[in-house]
Amino acid sequence: MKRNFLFAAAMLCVAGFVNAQEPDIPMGMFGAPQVNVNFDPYVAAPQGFDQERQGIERGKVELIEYKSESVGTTRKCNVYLPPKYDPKKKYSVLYLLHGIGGDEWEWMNDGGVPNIIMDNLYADKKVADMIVVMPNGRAAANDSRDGGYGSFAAFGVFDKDLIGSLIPAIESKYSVYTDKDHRAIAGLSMGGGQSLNFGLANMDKFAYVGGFSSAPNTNRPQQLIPDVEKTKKENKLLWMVCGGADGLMSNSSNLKKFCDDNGVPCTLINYPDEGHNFTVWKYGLYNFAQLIFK
Ligand code: FER
Repeated sequence: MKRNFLFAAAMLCVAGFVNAQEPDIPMGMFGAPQVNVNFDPYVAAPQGFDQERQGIERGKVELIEYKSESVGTTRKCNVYLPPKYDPKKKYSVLYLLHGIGGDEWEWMNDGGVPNIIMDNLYADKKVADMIVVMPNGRAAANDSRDGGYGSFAAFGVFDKDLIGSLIPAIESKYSVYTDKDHRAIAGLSMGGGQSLNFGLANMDKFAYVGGFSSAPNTNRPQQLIPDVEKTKKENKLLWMVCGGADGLMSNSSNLKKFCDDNGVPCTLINYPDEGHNFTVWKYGLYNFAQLIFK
């Protein structure tokens, strides 16, 4: 409910903003025209992919703290460790980001069930060994979810905290690979925009990038991909999903069109008739997790 209210309020703000600044680009708001793109086929996730299954091994989620140099505070972050996490092995890392009304608990507590989705994928041997890091993407001293749209700027500078402090903290605490080929970034809505912005701007850090229902904080395609050849060479996966009834589709479809026009491999799935919600984001995690580190 609260999300819907915040969401509608932001639509109104950004509609005005985008209108004034970039009248030629289709807007990410309700009822706005969408560019024509070739969506990739939607294949439904199997029944039960997001349900707790009996008789399988479970991972665990732990809340950690790390010192953030860019923010100047100690920050919190949830980490999913797969079943039988073994420090003698090495794991890849998926950074999984939340939306504007969320924090490091949103995926866990607002219906994302990332631990259940990952446990099921592990049980079925459908994913590479990885841990999933769920930080607070609002890089400000007050990073509480009540910040709402006032914290737009804080989402924009999370890359400093992520790259400067969080990644090193994760790499010193857990037994993980430290190269780009074993690091992925994906997120929902504001976190989708952050993932596209930060992931594509830092291809030496992240080879796999996912945006689920990416929000208007998403940079324009030309900013995201200023050098087509470099992106083609360095990015290993650019994967998006958005609900067909989500007014924010154009943030994803503009990028998909640009990629198609320029020969950059890119996936965009239109989740039929779905809005801006965890049905789409769970589907996003389920699919993205299977495609990375392989
Ligand atoms: C907007 C619509 C949605 C916006 C942000 C969002 C700042 C983010 C939604 C979410 O993260 O769930 O106009 O502008």
